[in-house]
Amino acid sequence: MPAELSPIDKAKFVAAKRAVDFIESGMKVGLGTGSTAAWMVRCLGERVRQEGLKIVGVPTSTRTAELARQCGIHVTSLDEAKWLDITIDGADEFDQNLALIKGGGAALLQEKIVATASDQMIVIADAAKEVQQLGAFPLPIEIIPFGWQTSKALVEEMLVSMDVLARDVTLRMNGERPLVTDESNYILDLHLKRISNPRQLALVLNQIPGVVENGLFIDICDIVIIGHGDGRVTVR
Ligand code: ABF
Repeated sequence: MPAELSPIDKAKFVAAKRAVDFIESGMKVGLGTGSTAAWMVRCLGERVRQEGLKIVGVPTSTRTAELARQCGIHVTSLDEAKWLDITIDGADEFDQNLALIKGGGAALLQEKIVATASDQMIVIADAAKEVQQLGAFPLPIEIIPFGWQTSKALVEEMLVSMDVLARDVTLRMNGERPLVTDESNYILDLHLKRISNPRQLALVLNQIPGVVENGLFIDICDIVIIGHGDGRVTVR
């Protein structure tokens, strides 16, 4: 373990390192995005270098692809790999049903496709990501730029018709301009405070014209590995 990690980074590191134990030679591995997933990529690269682990990695963002190559991991595309043995990725929130909110890193579209194209999805997270009910973290959704204000208004209209506590919707910015995802789309963040029915909300959101995907991951995560600031790891 790198020296002098803050408790939060230690939690992320130990979760990431434990997840890499699940990887065996010959596997095709989905590589997540975010700071916890970055620790996983580094630990995986360490195993490739030290043990000669033979794997291929399918990244979920350009930044993960760059990091994986720097760490000596053979990177390929999902089209090339077709189906994956395992995906390891972070999350912004997870509940007791292993439902997730993801997308804080604006990579939710590739993350959801890659995780769904895997036999198993493992989430790695610090303990603060665990919640009783999803929603305190603003729910990201990916929309196409064409008519984004109409899409935003349709999302707001839909939220009015649902029993959500709050319904503030914001366009994610990168400085003065809208943030643009790897697929050249925009992100709306839905500040809902609490989501009483994530499954229903996920279905309704994707019916709205202009919405490409949402950050609710339902029935996708199989295992969550929780890192704690004192170095303990919980596998659930
Ligand atoms: C990524 O991991 C995103 O979906 C999510 O926002 C992020 C969590 O970031 P971090 O690991 O830096 O807390 O997969």
